[in-house]
Amino acid sequence: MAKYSTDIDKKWQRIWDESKLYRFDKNKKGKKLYVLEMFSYPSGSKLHAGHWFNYAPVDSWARVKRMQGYNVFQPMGFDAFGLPAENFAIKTGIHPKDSTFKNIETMEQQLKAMGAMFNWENEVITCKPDYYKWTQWLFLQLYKKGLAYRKKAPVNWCPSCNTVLANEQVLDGCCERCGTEVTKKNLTQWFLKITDYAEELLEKLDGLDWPEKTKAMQRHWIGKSTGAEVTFKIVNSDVSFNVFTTRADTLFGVTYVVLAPESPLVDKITTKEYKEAVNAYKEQTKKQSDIERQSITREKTGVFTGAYAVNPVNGRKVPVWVADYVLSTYGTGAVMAVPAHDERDFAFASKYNLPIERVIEGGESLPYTESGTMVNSHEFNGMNSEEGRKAIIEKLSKENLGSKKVNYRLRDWLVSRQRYWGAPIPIIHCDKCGSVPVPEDQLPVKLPYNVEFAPDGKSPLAKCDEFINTTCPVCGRPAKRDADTLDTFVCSSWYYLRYPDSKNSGKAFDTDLINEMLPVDKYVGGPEHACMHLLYARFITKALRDMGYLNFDEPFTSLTHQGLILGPDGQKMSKSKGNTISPDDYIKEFGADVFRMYLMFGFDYTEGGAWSDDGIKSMGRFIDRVERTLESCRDYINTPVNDKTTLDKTEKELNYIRHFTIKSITEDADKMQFNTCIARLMEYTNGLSKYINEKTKNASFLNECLVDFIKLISPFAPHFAEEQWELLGMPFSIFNTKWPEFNPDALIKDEIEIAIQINGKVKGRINIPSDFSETAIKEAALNSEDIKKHTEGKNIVKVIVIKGRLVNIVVK
Ligand code: ANZ
Ligand code: ZN
Repeated sequence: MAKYSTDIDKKWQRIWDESKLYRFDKNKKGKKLYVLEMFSYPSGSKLHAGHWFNYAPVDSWARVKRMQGYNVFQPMGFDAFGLPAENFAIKTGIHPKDSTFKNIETMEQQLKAMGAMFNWENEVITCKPDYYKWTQWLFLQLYKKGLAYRKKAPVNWCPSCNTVLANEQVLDGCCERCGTEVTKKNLTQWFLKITDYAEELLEKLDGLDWPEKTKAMQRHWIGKSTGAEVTFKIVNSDVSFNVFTTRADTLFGVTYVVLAPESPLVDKITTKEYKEAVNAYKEQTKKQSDIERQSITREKTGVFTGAYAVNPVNGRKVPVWVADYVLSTYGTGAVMAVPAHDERDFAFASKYNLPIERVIEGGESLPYTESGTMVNSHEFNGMNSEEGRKAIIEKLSKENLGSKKVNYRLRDWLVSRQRYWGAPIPIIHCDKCGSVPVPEDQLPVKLPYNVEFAPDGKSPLAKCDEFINTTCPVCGRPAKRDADTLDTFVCSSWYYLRYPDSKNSGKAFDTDLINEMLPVDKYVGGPEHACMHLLYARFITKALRDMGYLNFDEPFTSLTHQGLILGPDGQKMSKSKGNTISPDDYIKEFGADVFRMYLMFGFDYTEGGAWSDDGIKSMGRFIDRVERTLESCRDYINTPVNDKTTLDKTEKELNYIRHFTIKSITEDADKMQFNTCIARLMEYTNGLSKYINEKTKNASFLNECLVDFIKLISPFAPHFAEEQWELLGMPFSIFNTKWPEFNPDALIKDEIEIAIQINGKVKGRINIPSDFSETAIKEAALNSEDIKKHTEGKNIVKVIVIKGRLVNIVVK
């Protein structure tokens, strides 16, 4: 008999492929289950153990579901545009297209070696024209809806990647890709209006079966803040401006106001004698990053403008300052300062000797930043902060000097990139007609191959004459194509909509089909996408819904983040650190199933951990042992010697293990607790090998046990199980059979063993019927021979029964 090896893997992969076993049949009746794993970047390195950890266990999960009657759709593809591929190309000199397709080929082979139920016929590769045509189409729909627009704005610039970045791609002030500190540049860029959906993106989080931490991160990123806008007029001028405040109750405590240095108002109101100082200050702040500017500990700086503004509640004149702790990009870019009740204002006022006036009673020391009772606030005195906020906003509204206002931290999504390897933006710039969308029947706007793509800060496509020069679709005069490409997150914001209809050449997708197939029922991928991909995809789904292309609100009903498999050194696996673990050699030596089982047994699925292959040999030995055990079982079944017809004590024991295993694996696999599933399989194997050594056996019962065992191991070791299934003489394929269900009766043990203690020390054990009452247990314990020895002639003070476990007898 062939021992389990990669040959078995290959045999079954071929048969599965030829029989189209996993092909998704959309006409098949049954519960559809769309299982999606985040697709990979085909960048320099091959798939490592971490990728396997994302994909293989989810495949096991999906296999259980398939056997439970779900019609599983589990597609796979590649997020093939973007910086990783381009940077790899720059390093090696190989064109990004050539390297990408070569990498895809390698990765496809690696993925196929996993033996997952991927629906390869639905593969999506985002850098192919038949996909990015529709990414461009999506952009045009957003443009037509007013959800894509171009504006000049200070944007994040990564000097190392030589491109702008979205806010979401700036982590702690650094580029998400390369870690370089991000600077600001004033550039004309394309944005998608995700802010139109801020409220819905926030609200609908509650209904999602997602990790709480990820939902919290999105809530924080959206950053809803409820407050008011209050109007201040400049003295002796018709200029006025609004501030955004969450503490309208502190309005009487305003002793100065502050404008962000970038505010266009600054030049308008600054008086002559202060011009020079203000201009110098503006220059100085240009060098500061937003992170530095928001730091609470950094020393506050600022300058007086010479102008005064009027506090709308009490007519008091307060000086107008410029300070960089106020950001131009939040609220109105202007702040009313209340030093008595705000940390930053307090520090600033202390430094520049501005008045500090308490208007909220509550704590002793200043600044007091909590809510409290209003004082020094005229008719509002005595109100608590909450009432006061409402009352003041009401008063201001009546006088047209303020109103309630909700602000979000979320900014529009910057999607244009000054890089080569991406989907060209389907817009033509004409001197006469402005920005003109490329007519849809002219899509895709193809990315040219011969381009000098080494980044120098300008869009590489701008230097490609045959690409950039075109004619205006409206007036027919010479015009230029947009030279930027789309952020890869645009490509991945809708790929889950393309998968089920990946071959559609007439549309991005068929609405009816997609409404049936989505939302995705289970999405699995890394937590690093919490505020990028996962937010963008939610936005795009909502936008397409509002255009009538979809009828559902959320793309991913249920989300799981797999843990990270770290290198053996405990660091994140990366090629540059030289700590990546390639699955390939392990697969060759042990077979895919041993590697899969090892990943699932050795690591907690949502925790991950540092790689170690200590246990992989013993997993190999375990599979060997299973193989030998199943073989002896089969031998017996085929030539039964002393067959029984009833289930006696030993059969009942094995039957208990069998049903307990079914119950546990069904429950644990559903929760993606794979390590306990494997542990149960080990116990079941022990049960089988113990039983096979019994003198008398029941062949038909053993056969049932074997059928269930092979089914139970099949999601975790699919090739191995398919082979065992065949050896048992069962028809192809085990994955078309029904998942076993446990029998609750089998889980009631007739007899249980309990320990008996005397004064806390175990002195004996007895077997009792599991439904014995407390009194009966006491009696049995006291009458046991072991115990009688110890209690004879002694005074029994107390007998404590802990049901199902032990009896403690206290003697004197
Ligand atoms: C007066 C005040 C008094 C404030 C007080 C706070 C405490 P969140 O919760 O993040 O929305 N603020 C408004 N716009 C700002 C900007 N562009 N740059 C820096 N700070 C700005 O914070 C809102 C509060 O942050 C606002 O409420 C404002 O200060 C400040 F005792 O107004 B507050
Ligand atoms: Zn034109």
